[in-house]
Amino acid sequence: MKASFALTAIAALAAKASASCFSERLGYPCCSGNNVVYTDSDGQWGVENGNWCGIGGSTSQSAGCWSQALGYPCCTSTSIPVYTDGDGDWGVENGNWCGIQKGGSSSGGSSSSGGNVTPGEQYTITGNPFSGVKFFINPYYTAEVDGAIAQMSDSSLIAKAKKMKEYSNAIWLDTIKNMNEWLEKNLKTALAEQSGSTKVLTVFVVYDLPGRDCHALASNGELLANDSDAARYKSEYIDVIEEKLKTYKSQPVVLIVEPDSLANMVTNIESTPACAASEKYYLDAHAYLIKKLGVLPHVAMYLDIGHAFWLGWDDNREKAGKVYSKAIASGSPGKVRGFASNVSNYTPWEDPTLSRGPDTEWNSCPDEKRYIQAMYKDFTSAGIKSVYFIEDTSRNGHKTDRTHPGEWCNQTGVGIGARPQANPVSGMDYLDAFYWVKPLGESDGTSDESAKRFDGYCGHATAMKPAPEAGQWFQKHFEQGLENANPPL
Ligand SMILES: *[C@@H]1O[C@H](CO)[C@@H](O)[C@H](O)[C@H]1NC(C)=O
Ligand SMILES: *[C@@H]1O[C@H](CO)[C@@H](O)[C@H](O)[C@H]1NC(C)=O
Ligand SMILES: CC(=O)N[C@H]1CO[C@H](CO)[C@@H](O)[C@@H]1O
Repeated sequence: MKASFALTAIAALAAKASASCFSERLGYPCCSGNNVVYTDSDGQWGVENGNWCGIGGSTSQSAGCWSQALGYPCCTSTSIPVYTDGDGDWGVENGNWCGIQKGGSSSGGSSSSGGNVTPGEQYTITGNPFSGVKFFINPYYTAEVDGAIAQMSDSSLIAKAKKMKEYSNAIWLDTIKNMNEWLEKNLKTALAEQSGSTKVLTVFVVYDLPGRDCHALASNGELLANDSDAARYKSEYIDVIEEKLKTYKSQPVVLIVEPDSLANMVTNIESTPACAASEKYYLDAHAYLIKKLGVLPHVAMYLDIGHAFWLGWDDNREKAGKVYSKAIASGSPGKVRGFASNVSNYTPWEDPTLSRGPDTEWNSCPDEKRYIQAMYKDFTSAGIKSVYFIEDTSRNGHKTDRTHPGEWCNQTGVGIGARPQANPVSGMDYLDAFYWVKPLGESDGTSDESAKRFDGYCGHATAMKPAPEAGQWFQKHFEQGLENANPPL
C-alpha cells in the first residue's frame, strides 16, 4: 500500500491533512466497520471492498502532528531532533523517521536549531572500516519494508519481512537530486545515533557517472557522456558530496564507487560504441573523485569490480589489473581501500558444483569466492597497494533459476544471502565484509517492452515479470528473496 515514502511524492498529500481518519492521507479510504487485519506505526488497517482502509484515528499518542500529513508518524516526547528541513524537526524511532511536535515537545529544546547533534573530532579509519562499528539502518528502507508488510497476509512471511528491518544496507546516491535529499539527512541521523566510542558506519553508493553503465539500458543515468554533463558531475555531485563529508567528519563512511563502470572499460570498449565514447569521462571522473574523497581520513572507498562472470576469466582479470591500477594512480594523493564485488548480482559465494569447463565457458572463477581470491593475487601483482574487498550478499543466497550466469535482471529463485558482517571468512583477511549493497525488493529494470529503459535481459525467461522500473519497489521479488533466504531469516 504505502509503497514508498519519498518526501517528494508527498507534497500532494499534505493538502489532505485534515482527513477524518489516518489512512486518507496515505491514499486509502476510512473503513466503515472496525475489523482490524493489520496494525503498523500508522494505525489499524482493515480491508473493505478488496481495498485497504483505515480504522479510526492514528495510533500515535497525540492529536496528530505535521509529519503525519507527509506519511510519517509523530515522535514520542523524548525524541531528539536529528534533522531539520522546511517541514520541521525530524527524529528517528524504531528505525523510521518521525516528526517532532512543533513548539510542544516536552520541555524545550524544540526548535529550529536543527538540533543538538554537531560533529565532533575528526575520526580516522585505520584498517577495516566495517570492524568494531555499528551499521546504520536506513530509515527509507525500513519504510519500504513496512509498506511491503502491509501487502502481506501470510504470518510467517510477515515475520521474515520484519527481520529485514534489523539489517543495514547501502544508500544509493543515484541522481543529483537524491544525493541532495539523502546524503546529509542520513549522515546526520547516523551521527545522532553515535554515542561515546561506538561509531556508526553509513555506506553510500556513488552512482551518477556521465554515460553511466554504457553497456546496459535499464540503469542509464541522468548525465550523458559529454563535456557539460561531465562538468556537472564534478560541480553539482562530487563537490557537494565532498563538502558534506567534510562537515560530518567524526563518523566512519564507506563509499562504493560507480557500479558497472570500470568493468565496462575492461570488457566493452571494443564492442560497444557507447563505452568507447564514455572512456575518457569515466577515467577523468574517477581521477577527480579519488583525489577529492580519497584524502578524507574518515572515508573508505571501494571501486566496483563487476562480478565473477564478468571479469573472472583469466584474460579479463589481467586487463582489469591495468585499468584499475591506472585509475587509482590517477587519483593520487587520494587512496582507495579496495573493491566491491557483485553489487546487485546473484552469483553465489561458493558453488562447488562449478569448475572451469564448458559449463562455465572456461571461466576459472565460477563463484565469487574464487573470483575474489584470484583478484587479490592479480591486483596485488599489478602493483595496487591497498587490496581489500567487500561482497554484496543481498541476493545471492540461493542459486537462481537462470541457465546462464550473465543473466542479471529480476532473476526468479532469488534468495537473500549472508547477513552484513565484518571479516566474514577466516583465512581471507583481505575480505573486509559481506554487506547488502543492493536493497532486496528494489527492481533491476522494467519488463515492459515499450518502456524507454527496457533492456532485453529483463524480458528473458528467468526474469521475473511483470517488473517495474529500476529502483521501484518489486513486491514479488522481495517476497521470493525472503522465502529463499540462506541462511534463513
Ligand atoms: C550534454 O547532454 C545534456 C543532456 O543530459 C544536454 O542538455 C547538453 O546540451 C549536452 N551538452 C553537450 C555539450 O552536448
Ligand atoms: C554481481 O553483480 C552483477 C551486476 O552488477 C550481476 O549481474 C551478477 O550476477 C552479480 N554476481 C553475483 C555473484 O551475484
Ligand atoms: C515468480 C515469477 O513471476 N516468475 C515468472 C518469471 O518469468 C517467467 C517467464 O516469464 C514466468 O513464467 C514466471 O512465472
